[in-house]
Amino acid sequence: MSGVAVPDLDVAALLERRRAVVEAALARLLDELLRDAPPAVAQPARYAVAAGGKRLRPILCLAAHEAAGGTPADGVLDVACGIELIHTYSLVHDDLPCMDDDDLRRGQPTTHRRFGVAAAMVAGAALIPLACRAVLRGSERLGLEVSARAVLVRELCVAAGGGGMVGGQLLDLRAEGHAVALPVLESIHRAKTGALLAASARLGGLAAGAPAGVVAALSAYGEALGLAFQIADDVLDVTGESARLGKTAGRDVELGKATFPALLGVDGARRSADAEAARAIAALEAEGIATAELVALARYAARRDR
Ligand code: GRG
Repeated sequence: MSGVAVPDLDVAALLERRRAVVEAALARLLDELLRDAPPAVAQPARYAVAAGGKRLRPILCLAAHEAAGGTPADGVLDVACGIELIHTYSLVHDDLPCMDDDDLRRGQPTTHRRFGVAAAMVAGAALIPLACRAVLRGSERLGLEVSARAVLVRELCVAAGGGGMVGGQLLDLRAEGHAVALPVLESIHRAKTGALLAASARLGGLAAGAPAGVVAALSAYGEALGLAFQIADDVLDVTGESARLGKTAGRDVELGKATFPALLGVDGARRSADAEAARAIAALEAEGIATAELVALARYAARRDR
């Protein structure tokens, strides 16, 4: 896939090790930031966050931070957790009856199935300002200049907003039941899934105070990885099992969604995901930051099994 000369990593062990660190940081952060929220908000919010998941976005942020020369610190963990909080809100809202109307997420009943629709909507919404507070707190703890702190929060908001994740979600919903050409499908997913994954890598670089060239390379890496990740998601919806995925397999077909396997076939979609992963790695190589971990994460995004 790429001629990059970095050692192969045991990606499962790597993800597990990073995941444990992220989960502990999330628990600490929620204890602190949810202190002022009533139980009716805090309980479903905690439920959604604690349900688990791969924690790929914060892991990417931490790996990008190190690749950009940053030293592991609590501040960057806060930033990474902030991204995961936005991701978690998006999953809670995505599962609502007015959107994908799903029963299972991260191997558990969806938040609205467990707490009701109103509580899930409110808890999801409460996670958005919490995420901004986490990123701001992290950038303060990192000792970044005030203007640099604002840049981190803005980057997260832009990626999660109308030109990114939220806009992509709406386009995805509107495309249900319609024939969609490949370039359109790619642009929907570059926004819906890719923007937050790219921001994860980018925020890692910004948290390390990296120069513009490095941040741009991390962005390009994250964008290509994001597309690889979404293609793999579509493939898993066809080939995976609900128990392993922790969400309902086959839902895309039920909802009449356009998908990469539907347009390219399963093998064609896998090849396309591999090509995106190679593109992601090439972006890093051009800037001399193709660390073993970032390379392994790109390959994992394309060929994951859950
Ligand atoms: C108001 C229109 C509007 C939208 C609200 C709901 C929403 C915002 C956005 C949804 C975007 C979305 C659900 C993107 C996620 C795509 C995706 C592949 C999710 C699965 O991510 P994983 O596999 O999940 O990383 P885990 O559980 O491992 O964290």
